Amino acid sequence: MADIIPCELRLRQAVLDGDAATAASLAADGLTAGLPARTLLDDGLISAMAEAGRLFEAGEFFVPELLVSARAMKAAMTVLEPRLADQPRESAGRIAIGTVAGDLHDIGKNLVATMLRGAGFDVDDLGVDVTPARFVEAARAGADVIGISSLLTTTMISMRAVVEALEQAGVRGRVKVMVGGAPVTPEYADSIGADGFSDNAGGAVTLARQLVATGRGV
Ligand code: B1M
Repeated sequence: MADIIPCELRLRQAVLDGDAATAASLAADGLTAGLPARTLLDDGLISAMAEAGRLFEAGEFFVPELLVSARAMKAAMTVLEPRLADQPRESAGRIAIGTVAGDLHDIGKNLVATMLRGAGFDVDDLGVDVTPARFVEAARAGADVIGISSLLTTTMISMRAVVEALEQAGVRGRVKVMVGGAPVTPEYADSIGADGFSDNAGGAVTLARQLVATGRGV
């Protein structure tokens, strides 16, 4: 019976059930069966997290359920990651990416980092709860692009603090800033003086390429 349900849908259910071991093994089974890693990611993992968010809003999921779903998604991501990020030959640019101060959500940020690596960027993952000073340090260390992620409306405002800190440190002119995360809009990105916005990981790669090209005067 289980076999007639497509693998990506069983994977989605395993993430919603918070069953990390099954999620990881279904991700491996899917790849072995020839399913593209992107299908397992989009229709399995991302779809599951969107549903987890809906259930949370509806009061049917609480923080513990979100946590076990996030852990199951990460277990499956570990299996898919090598297929999403093939080894690049030449660096497409240097990107430092992190989740803003006060915000611990990292699934989307990690996905963006994986896709950027897959597209040939050198990625410095600063982690979560990243202070403006830490972003400035990364800019000084030679990043072409600073990537800022935020999932909470309450922490989104810290993105502006990062842009201001880059300005105050005198490094804003030599880095591009891209922002993203569920509550972020193109209008908000404009209003804080960011150079670009994307609402998904594939778009983030296209945007990063454009920003690096512009920064290099291409
Ligand atoms: Co939280 N949480 N959470 N949570 N959580 C949300 C964000 C929420 C929308 C849920 C809801 O109410 N429906 C809500 C925010 C509401 C708001 O701000 N208006 C919320 C809340 C309230 C909270 C807490 C406050 C709950 C509490 O404690 N009472 C708390 C805050 C903790 C903190 O950060 N200080 C909290 C905690 C958690 C967990 C720890 C349990 C867990 C996070 C685990 C982890 O990340 N390691 C969690 C989760 C899992 C979620 C939801 C369900 C899923 C987020 C996710 O991983 N999505 C989320 C609901 C939702 O978003 N539907 C929710 C999948 C991921 C692939 O998508 O992150 O959007 P996303 O990333 C996308 C794009 O946005 C984009 O590309 C990615 C890939 O396509 N993108 C970028 C992201 N960053 C980018 C950067 C870029 C470009 C594109 O350039 C740099």
